[in-house]
Amino acid sequence: MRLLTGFHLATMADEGLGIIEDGAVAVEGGRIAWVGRAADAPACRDVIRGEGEWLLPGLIDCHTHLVFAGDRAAEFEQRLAGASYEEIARAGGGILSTMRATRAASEEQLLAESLPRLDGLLAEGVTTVEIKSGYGLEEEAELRQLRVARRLGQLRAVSVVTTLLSAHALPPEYADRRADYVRLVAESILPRAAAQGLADQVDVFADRIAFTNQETAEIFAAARRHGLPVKLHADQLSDQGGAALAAAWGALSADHLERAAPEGLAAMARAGTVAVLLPAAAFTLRETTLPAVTRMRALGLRMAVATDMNPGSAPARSLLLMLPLACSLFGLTVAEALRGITRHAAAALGLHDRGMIAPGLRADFARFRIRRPAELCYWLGHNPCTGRVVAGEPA
Ligand code: DI6
Ligand code: FE
Repeated sequence: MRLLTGFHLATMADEGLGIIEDGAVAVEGGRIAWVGRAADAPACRDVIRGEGEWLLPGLIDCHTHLVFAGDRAAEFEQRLAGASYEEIARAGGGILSTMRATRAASEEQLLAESLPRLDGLLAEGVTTVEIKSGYGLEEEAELRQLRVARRLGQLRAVSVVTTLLSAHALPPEYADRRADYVRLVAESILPRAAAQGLADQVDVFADRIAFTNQETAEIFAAARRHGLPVKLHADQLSDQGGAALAAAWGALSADHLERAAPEGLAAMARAGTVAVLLPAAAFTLRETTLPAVTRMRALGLRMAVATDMNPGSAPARSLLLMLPLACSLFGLTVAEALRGITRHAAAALGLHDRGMIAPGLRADFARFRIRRPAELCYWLGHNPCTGRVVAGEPA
């Protein structure tokens, strides 16, 4: 047994932050064995001694597109000059421009471009990250993206959850054969990804520039046949009834939700679908329509917060920066924002073994040199993380 002591704890294990000042955690076999006040800790010879830092559950970025090639800084400049995200996408830029770069990249190139992005998250205390495909948009390139995601998880001390998002945009080869592409995803790409153990879950971008609810249902049905949980990019650019659709399929999460209808949010609450809020996308696209956080709170929806790290709508390479954005832009409280990147992010991934500091859960932690947890939501662009512990081991 190993003891972590000399920390204040924000366990997330109650309705707030679950604070235990002068706390300690005992770990054994990669799991948490005991949590409490340092004065009551069991005797251990193996001790990790903090310097009065705060210990949080390892952070979880539950929505990223971090495996891709190239960048779209030039499109960013076009948007600053007045072009909209949708106009650029309809003109063949946007996701399709990253598709071209990603298809052209070898597996090694993709890995080399993605690793520094992962390392940036780890330096902030992230111990679990979700990574989507969706820039290959053809069988081999989609599987290559997922293999790179898996390899990232082998190269670093981090849990990687992979998501098949082949229904992210319609590839140009299928421009006048939409149904054929949806069938390719449902009947070939998804089954192969599942058979090779490359996809833990399935996502669809449901939007007027992406896929319809009918097409989404076809892909979700295939996911169900292969035993994979689903989630949805829902109601970001337009209200498509995405929140209700996600709820009807028992989705783990519905993500974005800027334009989600009240009935859809209520359906999510009944279904237990987590609302994943992505403030970097709203910030970058200069959205004035924001997710209905007050309503979500009143409905008792669990709200997670993530980077949406992608080269277009959310070039966000910091999960910590999402905290002040979630608070100041979306109106979350400090406790909501911090639960959003721990406990509720775990729920958005269907992971029941992490996200809190509680007995029986994985011993994944992040250490921060701060005076109080609110500092994490307050500083912009500051990283006070002093280390991570992954499955009980300093990482
Ligand atoms: N919504 C998003 O925020 C990203 N994908 C999606 O469906 C954007 C992806 C990109 O612009 O490359
Ligand atoms: Fe996204």
